[in-house]
Amino acid sequence: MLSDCPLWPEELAEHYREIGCWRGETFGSMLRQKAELYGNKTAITNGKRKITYAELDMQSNQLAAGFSKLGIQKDNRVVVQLPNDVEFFQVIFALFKIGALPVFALPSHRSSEVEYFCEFTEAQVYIIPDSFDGYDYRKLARKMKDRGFKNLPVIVAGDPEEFISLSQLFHEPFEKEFEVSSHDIAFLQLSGGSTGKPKLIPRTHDDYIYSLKKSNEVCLMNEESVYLAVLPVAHNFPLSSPGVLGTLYAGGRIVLSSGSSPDEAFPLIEQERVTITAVVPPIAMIWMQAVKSRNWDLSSLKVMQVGGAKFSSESAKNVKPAFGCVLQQVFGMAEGLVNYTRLDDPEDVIVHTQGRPMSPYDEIKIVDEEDQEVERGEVGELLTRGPYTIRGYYKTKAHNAKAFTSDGYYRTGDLVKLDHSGNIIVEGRDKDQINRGGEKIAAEEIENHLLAHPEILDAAVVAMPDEYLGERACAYIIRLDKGKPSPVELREFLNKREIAAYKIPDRFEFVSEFPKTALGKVSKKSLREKIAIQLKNKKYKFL
Ligand code: OOB
Repeated sequence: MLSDCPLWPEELAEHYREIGCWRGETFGSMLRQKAELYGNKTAITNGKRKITYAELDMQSNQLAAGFSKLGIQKDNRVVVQLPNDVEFFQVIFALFKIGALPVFALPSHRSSEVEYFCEFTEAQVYIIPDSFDGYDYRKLARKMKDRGFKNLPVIVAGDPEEFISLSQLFHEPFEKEFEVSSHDIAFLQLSGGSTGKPKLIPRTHDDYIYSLKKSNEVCLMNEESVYLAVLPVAHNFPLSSPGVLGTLYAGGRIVLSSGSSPDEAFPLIEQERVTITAVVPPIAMIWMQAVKSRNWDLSSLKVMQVGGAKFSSESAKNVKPAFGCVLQQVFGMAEGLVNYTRLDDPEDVIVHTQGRPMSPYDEIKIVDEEDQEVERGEVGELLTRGPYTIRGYYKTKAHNAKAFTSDGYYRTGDLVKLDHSGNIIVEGRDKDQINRGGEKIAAEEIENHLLAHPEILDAAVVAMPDEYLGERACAYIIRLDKGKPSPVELREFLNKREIAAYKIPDRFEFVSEFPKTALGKVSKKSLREKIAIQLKNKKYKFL
């Protein structure tokens, strides 16, 4: 079992087993069982290529044999950076079967993030596509090889060039099964983060499979369900709420889209008779516009899930008239807790709230700054613990002491209140993060990059309101010299540091000092207010 992962106290773990939350299933046993039940049924398609449950089970066995021969063992970490395609599933199930842990990188990550994941997790292997969305990942791998990762084996889905070809690793399956326990950590998921470096979230087979089961109950998933994955599947939302893994658990069919534009998604909905999909608010807004002018038949769609960032009530009320389907708001976090509006909730709840916890064993508290529970209806920070919410991040003891209470509650950093019906309304955030249309940016991470510039004295990155994305990032900068570096130079500088494009600030503001709090810290609240006022009457919002 991977060390340095704080887990539930043994007594509580026993309780979760007794009450049937954790049922001893692993992802390997789950897939085998589904293959027995649904053998020749299509499990996954991208509209052209199809793979059945039996094939997915067999191919992941074959790949597990190939991975093992390559030296991948139980508890090894493997950074997986694959887009929405069949290989993602073959790879992660092969790793699950060995008991090795996928570390889920996003396709948008670049060498700055990937190097950190490889180093921090002491990854054994790095798995990439040849290219995706116009970007050649072999170039990234080559750079890593030049920078201290000389011996890191790189496996490529597609044309491998000098690297190891994934397709060559489908070997004769081993007869003997690998020993994997449902208590083991199954994978490391990325946290949105609010500190300099992203935190890694250890999820066990038991807890994650429980979250799939509960999601499936709430979202009424069954063998007839057809789930369209438009968001990158490494994100917790499309992975498990109920997402692609929930769909497999229900015996449904996954339809993979490599992008989220209406021109990619709508034909797939029509062709594959998709019943449920999950998007972030900006995509929902684009689709609502597009549906008016496109003639695709989207009548199969029963549920549109929207989550990852606050969906305004004004937009939420338009989903049903636009698509003729039910809107489901989803307020979740990779650390665990997922809240859903229920499919049969009154319209008022669906439009105005972010739902309620999916499990009766989720414990939530809304507290003030002294950790005292607030009166019902008042805004406070949401704390939570339960059978699928982690008790600590991987290898970050000091941070865990701040991010979790002594009795095991995760401090979400979300400011919420309960409405009269007991549903949660997200009101804001008390964490140093920008939620750019569902993609989370840790302000400190970007500030550290900016501070590496020799002509920058100080930097403070804050959220600014945006009609379309909800928020964008604005970097306040104190320069050594007036006039340089310019916003264009700064963007180039950050690009050269090879960070994911969504993290590059949308706007730069140059100042000679920062407003301070009474305690002498930079007042990000004042900076947020300042930029919000400044933008209010401006025609052009970006520089
Ligand atoms: C999902 O997971 P993460 O880990 O990328 O981000 C979690 C954070 C939450 O703490 C909250 O700040 C924000 O994203 N968030 C929302 C929201 N859903 C997530 N804020 C307002 N309204 C919502 N509906 O984003 C995630 C994981 C599983 C399911 C859905 C979303």
